[in-house]
Amino acid sequence: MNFSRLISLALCAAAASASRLFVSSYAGNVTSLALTEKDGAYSLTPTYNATECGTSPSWLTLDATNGLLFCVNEGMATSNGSLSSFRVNQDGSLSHVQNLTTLAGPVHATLYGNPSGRRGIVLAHYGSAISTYTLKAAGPGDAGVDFSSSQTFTASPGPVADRQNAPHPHQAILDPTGKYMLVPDLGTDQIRVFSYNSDNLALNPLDSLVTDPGAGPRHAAFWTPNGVSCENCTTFLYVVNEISGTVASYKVSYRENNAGLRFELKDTQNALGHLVSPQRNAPSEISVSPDNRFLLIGNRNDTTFNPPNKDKSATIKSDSISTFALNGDGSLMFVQAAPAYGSYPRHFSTNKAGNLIAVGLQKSSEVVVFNRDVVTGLIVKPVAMARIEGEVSSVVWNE
Ligand SMILES: *[C@@H]1O[C@H](CO)[C@@H](O)[C@H](O)[C@H]1NC(C)=O
Ligand SMILES: *[C@@H]1O[C@H](CO)[C@@H](O)[C@H](O)[C@H]1NC(C)=O
Ligand SMILES: *[C@@H]1O[C@H](CO)[C@@H](O)[C@H](O)[C@H]1NC(C)=O
Ligand SMILES: *[C@@H]1O[C@H](CO)[C@@H](O)[C@H](O)[C@H]1NC(C)=O
Ligand SMILES: *[C@@H]1O[C@H](CO)[C@@H](O)[C@H](O)[C@H]1NC(C)=O
Ligand SMILES: *[C@H]1O[C@@H](CO)[C@H](O)[C@@H](O)[C@@H]1NC(C)=O
Repeated sequence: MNFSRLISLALCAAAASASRLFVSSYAGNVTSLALTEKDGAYSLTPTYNATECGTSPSWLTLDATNGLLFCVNEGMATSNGSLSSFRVNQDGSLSHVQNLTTLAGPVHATLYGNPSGRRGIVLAHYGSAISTYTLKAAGPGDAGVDFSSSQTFTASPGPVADRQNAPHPHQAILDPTGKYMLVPDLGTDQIRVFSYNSDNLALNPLDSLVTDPGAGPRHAAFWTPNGVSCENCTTFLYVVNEISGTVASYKVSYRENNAGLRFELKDTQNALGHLVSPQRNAPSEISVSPDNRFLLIGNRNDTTFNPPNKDKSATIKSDSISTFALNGDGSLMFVQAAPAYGSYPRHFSTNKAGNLIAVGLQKSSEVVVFNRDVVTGLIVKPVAMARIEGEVSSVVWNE
């Protein structure tokens, strides 16, 4: 192949590209959207709705490698939640496989597994529990799951009575070595730490990370500055606190003999950096950018910005997305708060290249895709948006 042919192929790839998003909404649908780009102009089009995840889908977990999508239904109007699994088809449609009734109020789910290929999924239940399920197949085969175990928490609640009346597990994340599961508990100001049984994948509680009283930890993200994961590798944990509106950095070290983790507080900052939010901020999601250099946080209720609406006829009250640069000692340097172009960015996801970020706006019933400068880490401007019926709860890329 000659050089000019290579260039024309590259131009061709740049001129038209497509990827997909899956979006969950509390109105009851999981929507598949196609994002296409041609000569720098993007469009975002809903192509399929799945209705099987029940009335209040709260979270989507994509297993892109095996073409499976898991959805938890918070079951707001009922005393139980549910877990649904789907096979992802080439055209972005979803084939429903199974529903299982779960404990009340699942709000997050994470895949994990053991070295021999046994796989499972952990659910965090806002209604004071975690539960685990094993997957029927290690690979793309059977998308079914079986119930494995559950634990209900009763620890004494935190000081903010209206939000901390009981334990409220909000997420489950694996540490970079894949050995421990961490569960931020908004109701009791701790990040619960578990190891897991390599046979049935049930979780065993270890010592927790205790946050400031009234912090309300919601979600967390790990960072390995050198991009390598091992027990002796430098590792940090960033926790976004929904009630105090802060982000806390911890240095993580591994205890000997699989005895758990130690945490050393390195930095605590306002989730909006040095900006003063007009209203009380209730930050939501936190993640490290794909280039491993920046931390992104969704700010809700802050109403820091007034960007123009779609036809530029008026301005809208907008919450924001914060970007911090990650320093080698674990501390954070505020870089930017960018308008989210709407209200309550409950969840966001960056694409693999890190040049696009999709934001799910819970109260605006919209998904907005922004372009992002991978060198500076700055979110630049909205490039596409789609209206989604109801309150948007999560948005994931399927590339
Ligand atoms: C999905 O549902 C919405 C209503 O919320 C509807 O406007 C849209 O046409 C549906 N999309 C498809 C592809 O069926
Ligand atoms: C449904 O909820 C009830 C009440 O919380 C609980 O006892 C039961 O175990 C739940 N069912 C399942 C299948 O988790
Ligand atoms: C980590 O380092 C310690 C000494 O600093 C060593 O004893 C231990 O074997 C190392 N652990 C691993 C998993 O490499
Ligand atoms: C939003 O901000 C207002 C004004 O500060 C406050 O009264 C309200 O409690 C905040 N909502 C949340 C969910 O934090
Ligand atoms: C959900 O999707 C179905 C099928 O496309 C559609 O008929 C319905 O209007 C959608 N409901 C909402 C609330 O978006
Ligand atoms: C899961 O099963 C499908 C049909 O197989 C139903 O349509 C859904 O309503 C059901 N979902 C829940 C949460 O029960």
